[in-house]
Amino acid sequence: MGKTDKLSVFISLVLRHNPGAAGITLDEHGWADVQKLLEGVSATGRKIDMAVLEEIVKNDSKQRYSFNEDKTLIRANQGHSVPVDVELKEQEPPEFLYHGTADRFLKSIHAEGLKPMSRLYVHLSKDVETALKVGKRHGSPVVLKVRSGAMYREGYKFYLSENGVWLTKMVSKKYLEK
Ligand code: HQG
Repeated sequence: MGKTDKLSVFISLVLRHNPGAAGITLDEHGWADVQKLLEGVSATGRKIDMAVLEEIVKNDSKQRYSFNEDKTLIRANQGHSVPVDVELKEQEPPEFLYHGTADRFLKSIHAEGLKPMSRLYVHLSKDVETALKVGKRHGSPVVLKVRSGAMYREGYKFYLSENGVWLTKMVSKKYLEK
């Protein structure tokens, strides 16, 4: 992992899970003050300035972060475990979405469905390839096909994050394709 990648991982930790790690707070919509973030991250001994932060936001492989218009605020687009409302757009999902996981979780998933675990939402991908990558993070990957269209027609809400991740509160096992 390069220097900027490591910094990006730390910023993702701060903006999604533990703002205190950089001595900052997030507002109710998940925004952090850019100046305070830069100062807070610097205070942990990491080298960062506005140019580096802009580079991270622009080049992040999953487009995880957004600035506000005048770049005084920054937030993660999705993936939080802290309870913030990032004003996700509710949207009709495609007929099927995919969830990448590891084979060791299958027994539990087939018993109780997909749960958000430590995050606010279950994360779903629009294609098998992306889901496979997500699954690999946890071990031997398995891709589950989710009947998202049927869920939507039955009243479940879906959200599409700024960076193209589909989110929903939970997926009952009856919507998992065998
Ligand atoms: C599993 C990455 C047992 C679930 C990715 C997953 C994604 C269950 C794990 C984003 C379960 C949670 C999120 C149940 C779900 N029993 N295990 N009932 N229900 N699980 O990391 O979806 O790089 O919180 O299958 O690209 O893997 O961080 O969620 O394996 O978009 O930007 O519990 O994180 O993006 O793991 O990944 P996670 P995820 P970033």
